[in-house]
Amino acid sequence: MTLPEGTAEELFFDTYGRAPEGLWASPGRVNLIGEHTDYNDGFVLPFALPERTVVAAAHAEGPQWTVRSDLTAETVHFGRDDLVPGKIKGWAGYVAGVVWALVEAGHQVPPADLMVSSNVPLGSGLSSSHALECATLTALAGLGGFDIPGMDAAKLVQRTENLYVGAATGLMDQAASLLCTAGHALFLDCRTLETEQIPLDLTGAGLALLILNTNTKHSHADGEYAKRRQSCERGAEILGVPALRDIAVTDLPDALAKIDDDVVRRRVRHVVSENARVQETVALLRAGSVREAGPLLTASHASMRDDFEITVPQVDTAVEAALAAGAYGSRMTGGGFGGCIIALTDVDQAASTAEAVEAAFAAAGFRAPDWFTAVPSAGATQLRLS
Ligand code: GAF
Repeated sequence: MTLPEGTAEELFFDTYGRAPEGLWASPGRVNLIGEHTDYNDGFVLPFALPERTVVAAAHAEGPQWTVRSDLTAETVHFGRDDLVPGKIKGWAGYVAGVVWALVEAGHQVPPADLMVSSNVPLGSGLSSSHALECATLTALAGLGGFDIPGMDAAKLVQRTENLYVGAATGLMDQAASLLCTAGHALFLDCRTLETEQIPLDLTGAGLALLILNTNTKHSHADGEYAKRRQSCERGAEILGVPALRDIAVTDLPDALAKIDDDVVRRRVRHVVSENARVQETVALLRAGSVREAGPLLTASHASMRDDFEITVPQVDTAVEAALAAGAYGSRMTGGGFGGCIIALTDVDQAASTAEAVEAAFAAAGFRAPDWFTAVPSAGATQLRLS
């Protein structure tokens, strides 16, 4: 199988008639636990995948940027006049949005020719859009010769998403894509922006983390993600706190008793309990007790299904089938409304667990899922040219 770096380099040459000056890669991520907690100033625990997006880039003559992707036959040109939120739509909007955010932050972004190639599954809750944005940002910073510290880069990518693309997402995905290190999960406090690399040696523990793509597409730019965020903000307002992060899980019963609206009450219960689950998971991983984190993953799924209401039948079926096949824990991962589930299994049980989910999907008449096992990998990096 050709890796995206090979494809990006080759297609760059075919498209622009010269070699790129560099290749920059940024990975997709899987979130182990901590869903919809980031924009509530809470805790998350993602790790980077080996699956990544590569941008091959070189300075361009003209006053503009040109971008092409191996997935489309489309070449998109944009100039300074297009650096207006929402102006460039579709996949190229993520690229234009990064240029916009960099220029707005005062960086001298060089005009460039760009070629994108990726093996991150698209629209599956594994952060393909952030992988593209982070790869674009690191490529343009590399070409331009300016250095942006990791968390500042993550915040610029968040501005791209929130203001140029128009998706009200939090900080988790770009932080994961930029800051993760191989063999670790990233424990991120989304209020203080403190990070801790938590060792995650799945193989050493005799375990596998199965990622199973239900092949039901999800999107953040639609209304449901934004509605969840609004309900959380309403909950914080009712409770008189800056963000739901400020409610301790021990105070949850008292807090819930103050909320009349049943929907807001359940959204608050998810976020507050999920923050506690992230912290418990981190404590278990620090102690080397990976398997013991399984029930927390499963509890997270139940909370997303019943209280946050972001799962869909395919995702619930996949989790139930994985657990019935003996997984230690299983949950949907990512923004929700489709996408992937994860299941923690013994290393030699990953394939049979996936087969059990495939059988459950066939019985339910769902489209067949895809699956692979996750390897905690490095964040964004510059690659050598071949
Ligand atoms: C998406 C968003 F981009 C993240 O910021 C996060 O909110 C996640 O959904 C849910 O945990 O991936």
